[in-house]
Amino acid sequence: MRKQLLISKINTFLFAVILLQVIFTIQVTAQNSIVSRSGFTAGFSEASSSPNRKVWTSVGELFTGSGQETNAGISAGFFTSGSFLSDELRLTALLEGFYNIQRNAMISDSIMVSLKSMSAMGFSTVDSSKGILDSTGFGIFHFPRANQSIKYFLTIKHRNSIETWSDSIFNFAGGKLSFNFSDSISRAYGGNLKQVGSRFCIYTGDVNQDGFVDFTDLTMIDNDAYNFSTGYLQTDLTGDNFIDFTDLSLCDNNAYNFVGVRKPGQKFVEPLRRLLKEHNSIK
Ligand SMILES: [Ca+2]
Ligand SMILES: [Ca+2]
Repeated sequence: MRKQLLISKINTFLFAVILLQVIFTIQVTAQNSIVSRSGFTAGFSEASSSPNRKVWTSVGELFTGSGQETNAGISAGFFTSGSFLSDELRLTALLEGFYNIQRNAMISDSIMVSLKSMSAMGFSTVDSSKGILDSTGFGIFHFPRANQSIKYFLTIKHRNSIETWSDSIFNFAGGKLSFNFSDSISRAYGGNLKQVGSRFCIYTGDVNQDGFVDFTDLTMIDNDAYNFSTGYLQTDLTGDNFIDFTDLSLCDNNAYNFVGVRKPGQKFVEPLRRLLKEHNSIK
């Protein structure tokens, strides 16, 4: 009887231990999911360190609060508390081909927005954020690496659109910035927007993403149209998942007009390219 009681107590103890382990694992998992230091090492300062524990202090815009990194040998540790302060861009941009003038709406698609800073060496990408533009062309993008006191150019990249730069440099005052590429041609650097009705769209047609709309892009669309290709493809300029004459026509029009990237420091690239094309066609 006493032996059975002892076994029962041992089982209860073991059950409690297992339960505690489960709870601990869940808590650790939940804590880890709060903030990961991985990829955000710049700007963190180490307050103290021991073989299995590191304490990190707050680092202004990137991170607030403090946390500890376990497993000292692992470079990508986890914070147990705190949160990132991420600057927020509220962006409106319309994609030519995806935009329907009758409905004044566009087919939603993902884009990449980057922040470019200037230096004596040229431009560098400070941070990039991938997100979705909805049917109104609106999307929210976050930049944990942005510095609120520095002004950046904004650039948009999309699977088959011309990379488009903002007309000027901007900063995230109070962590927020709103920008609208669609209400004026002057929003884009060099006025590099296509007017559609009363709105302005990001030029389409750069299928191979080399910064120009030209014969190479046309050939890629032509091949997919010839093969009746369907689906989420680079060559689908209208976003309807079909590759056909409409896509070809949009690309042809922009290739004819020598549409290409316009960005600071490239003033003479377009005229030079145009001259080269004319020269080659005469030969
Ligand atoms: Ca191209
Ligand atoms: Ca299409």
